[in-house]
Amino acid sequence: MKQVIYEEIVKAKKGNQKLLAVLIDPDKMEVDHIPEFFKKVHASIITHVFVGGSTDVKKKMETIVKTIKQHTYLPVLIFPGSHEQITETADGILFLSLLSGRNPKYLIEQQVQSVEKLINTSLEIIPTGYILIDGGVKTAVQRVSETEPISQDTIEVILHTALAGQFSGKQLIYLEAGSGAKKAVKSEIIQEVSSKLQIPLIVGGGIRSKKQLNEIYEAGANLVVIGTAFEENEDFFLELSV
Ligand code: 1GP
Repeated sequence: MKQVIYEEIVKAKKGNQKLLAVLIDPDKMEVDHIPEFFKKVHASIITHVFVGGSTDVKKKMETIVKTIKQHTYLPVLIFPGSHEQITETADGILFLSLLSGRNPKYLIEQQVQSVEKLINTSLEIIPTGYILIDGGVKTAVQRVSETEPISQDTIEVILHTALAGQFSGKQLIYLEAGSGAKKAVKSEIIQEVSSKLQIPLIVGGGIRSKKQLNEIYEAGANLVVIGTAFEENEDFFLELSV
C-alpha cells in the first residue's frame, strides 16, 4: 500500500520542515462547530488533523471524521484509543502500540481486534510506537490503559524504548505526556531521542504556548500535537497564524 501521508512526514523531516497537528477529541467537538473551527485551523500553521481520544463515550467518531473531511484539505488521521474508534472515513490511522506499558491489551490485543476493520481498508496504516511519559498528572491514557508512564528523569529508558520501537519496525515514535499534562516532555529528552532516532518523532501533551512549541521544535520534534490548548482557547490558532 502506498504511504502518501507518511512519505510527506519523512520528507518534512529531511527538509527540517516542522509539522503541527490539531488533536480533536470526538467527545468534545460539536458537529455544527466544525466548519467555523476549520476556518481557524486553515488560517494557522496546522498541517495535520488527528481525531481520537482515550474514550469515545458518545460514539461520535464516524460522524465527526466524516464532517471534518468535508471541511478540510489537510490529512486526517485517526488517533484511536481503541479499535472501536476506527472509521474508513479518515485518510489514515496511527496504528499505535503502547510501548511504555506492559499491558498486552494495548501492545497487541487491540491491534488484533482492529484487523477485521482494517483488512480491506483504504486507510493508510502508519505503525507508531507510543510512549507515555509522566506529565505531572494522572492522564486518561494512564487510566484507560492501566499502565504507568515513564519518569522524565529516566532518559535512557525513554531512549531505549523509542529505539526498541524503531528496531521493531515502527515508522513513527510518539512521545506523549498525556492530554492536559502539566509538564510537557522536556527538551532534553526530545534532543536525546531525536538525535539517535532515524524515523520521525512526534511529541504531544501539555503544550500551550508558541514559545513552548518552538522549544520543542528546536529540540528536534518533527511533528507536534496540540489538543487542549485549542479546546480551551481557539484564539490560540491566531497566534499560530501563517
Ligand atoms: C494528547 O498529545 C496529545 O494525546 C495532545 O495533548 O491535549 O495536552 O495538547 P494536549
